[in-house]
Amino acid sequence: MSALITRRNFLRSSALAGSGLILAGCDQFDFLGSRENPVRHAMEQANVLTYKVQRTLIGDQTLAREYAASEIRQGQRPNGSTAPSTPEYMFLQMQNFEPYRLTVKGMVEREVSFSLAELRNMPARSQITRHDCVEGWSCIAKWTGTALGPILDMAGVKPQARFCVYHCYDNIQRTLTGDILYYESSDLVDAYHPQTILSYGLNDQALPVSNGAPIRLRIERALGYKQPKYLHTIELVDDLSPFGRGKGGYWPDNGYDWYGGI
Ligand SMILES: Nc1nc2c(c(=O)[nH]1)N[C@H]1C(S)=C(S)[C@@H](COP(=O)(O)O)O[C@H]1N2
Ligand SMILES: [Mo]
Repeated sequence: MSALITRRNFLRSSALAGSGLILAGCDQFDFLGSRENPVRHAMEQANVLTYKVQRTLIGDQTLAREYAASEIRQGQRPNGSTAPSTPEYMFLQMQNFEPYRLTVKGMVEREVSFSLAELRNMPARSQITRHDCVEGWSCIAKWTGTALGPILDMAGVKPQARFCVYHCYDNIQRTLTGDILYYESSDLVDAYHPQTILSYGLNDQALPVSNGAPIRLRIERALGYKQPKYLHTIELVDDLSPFGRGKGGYWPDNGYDWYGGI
């Protein structure tokens, strides 16, 4: 059995044990105030518990499993946005992403930005990993890019920063009041993880538009929705509540766990 599976089973049982405990404790704690929905609260606590277990017991820099090239069985299945139609993105696509820049801003000593050529000239890392989508499918693929950590260091992350918010070009949802743009976030442990890369290559080719060109982030110990495609800005913040509906990402705003660790 692989270390990953063992770890998953361990986390699953810890989370279940945790939620059971908290559910059992609800009656006792109800006097503390009128929670609108104690069960929902318990589930949120279970997510927090999974996060804490992973952070304290598993170790911050544990690597996600990497696979052999022979285990790549098919192309990376495109999912979610596959052809962004915002004018900003379509302009870049027409220009072959020549004018593209990745910006790092927010709680940093100095705002920095990089062209695609500059990112490609930085030390590269390739990793063959498994992408797990909550919809119930997985793909093993080879991702090539440059580590995010050194880029954050070039910007100089201020001590009060706690999260990276990842802003994307694509309108994942169109509403009467305007487009909703995809975004995600992570803590700094995941941002500085050695397998966290700004990826521009997929299976030894340039990253296709359908998989997030020109740059998509890989956070290998997290579920598919934590892998933002069409990334243009990384914002260092100490609070996620001002973004979207305040849960730290498009899918977390729609009910998924923010951490999404696997
Ligand atoms: N910008 C952006 N990033 C995104 C999405 C999206 O719709 N837009 N979908 C997410 C989901 S749910 C998954 S499973 C993966 C799909 O990545 P892929 O198309 O490379 O397989 O991207 C994630 N990142
Ligand atoms: Mo997904």
